[in-house]
Amino acid sequence: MKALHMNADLTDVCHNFQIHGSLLESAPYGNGHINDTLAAAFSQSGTRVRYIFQRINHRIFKNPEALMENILRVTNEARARLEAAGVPDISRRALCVVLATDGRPFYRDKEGGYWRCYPFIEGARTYDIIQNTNQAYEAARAFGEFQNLVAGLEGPRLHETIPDFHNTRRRFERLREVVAADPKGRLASVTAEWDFIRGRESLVDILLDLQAAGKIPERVTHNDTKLNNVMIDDSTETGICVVDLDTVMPGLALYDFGDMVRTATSPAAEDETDLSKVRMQMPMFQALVRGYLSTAGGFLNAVEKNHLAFSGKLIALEIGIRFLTDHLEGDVYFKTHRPNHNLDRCRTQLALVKSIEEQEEAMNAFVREATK
Ligand code: ADP
Ligand code: GN1
Ligand code: MG
Repeated sequence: MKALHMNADLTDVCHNFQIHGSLLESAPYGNGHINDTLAAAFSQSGTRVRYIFQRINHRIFKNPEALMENILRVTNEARARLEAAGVPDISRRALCVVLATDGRPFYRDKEGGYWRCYPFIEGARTYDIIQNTNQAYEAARAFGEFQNLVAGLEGPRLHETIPDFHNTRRRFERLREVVAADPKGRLASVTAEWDFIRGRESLVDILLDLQAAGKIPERVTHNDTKLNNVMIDDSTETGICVVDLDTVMPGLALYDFGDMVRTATSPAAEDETDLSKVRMQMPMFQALVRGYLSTAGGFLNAVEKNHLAFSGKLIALEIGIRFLTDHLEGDVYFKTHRPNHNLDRCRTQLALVKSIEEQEEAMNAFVREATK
């Protein structure tokens, strides 16, 4: 997909949504690796009102119409549940899809691109790097609350927007194939990373086997619970709204908790090159566990609870596998901004796996206490 040239593109696009007023300005927004996100300000009867516009990456999400159907169902369900509970400020607590002028939840541009729009949630922000234990607690509480809100979703099973998204066995096999083919001749410089990963092959089946044995259930899960996918209110510092709903679909609760451990326990950026900075910080993990149990503790079963620490290690390994695969394939999936960017990201993930391994016993001991 061609790069966005901001105002020009959005001027054409925004007229096709049910938004009144005139476009004042727009600019790229956020640090997502997949979609193109812009924040746009409109003048509505003299008031400045902001919206988020996103062009869905349909090379990755092959069926954007099914994806938007999921998002409509999930956001409607969350809003209805919040309303029923008498929660105030609902427009800041759940995303709300702005419909296109033809009534559909997306607009298709002349080049075939799929656009969607949400009201901008003001007075809150996302964080790429965790700053304190309150943020960890709040992020986990909010993702647990989200799982709770959509747990009773009626009707057909949600579409799998990316099949086998968290199938770690498949992710591992795909990497093995790419290593064998080495299409860009990059393998020689990543043998240490590949050795590290293949030395942990036995981990990739553990949750899949538990699921196949009926010990952990399929649920409606978010599947991309990065710290920067939860908005934290600027004044109350509470987690108010979960965003980035493209991968909401059937999954395991542990995939969601694992990705929180991956993204909210280390003080280093995902692409940090000084690996001595990468570490799983126990106070952050403890805050995640407490926050998550405060909203998800009521529905998680004992096997899920026993695997909270393990899930962090697994998801860090899984994303490390995905970054290495993309590096070897020539950077075709994740947006990159410098040479070896995916390799740098892979290395932080593997450093985090190592740090979790070193502390796993203590992490499990904490979970045992917290779930007594
Ligand atoms: P990506 O899939 O590319 O990660 P996201 O949906 O996560 O895209 O959006 C990127 C960033 O934009 C988020 O991390 C968040 O900071 C911001 N964002 C997304 N939706 C909203 C919204 N409705 N209001 C305010 N900020 C938002
Ligand atoms: C992508 O879209 P974003 O940046 O929130 C990716 C996640 C990865 C993450 C790694 C659809 O998330 O699966 O864990 O990057 N999303 C997709 O940072 O592949
Ligand atoms: Mg995101």
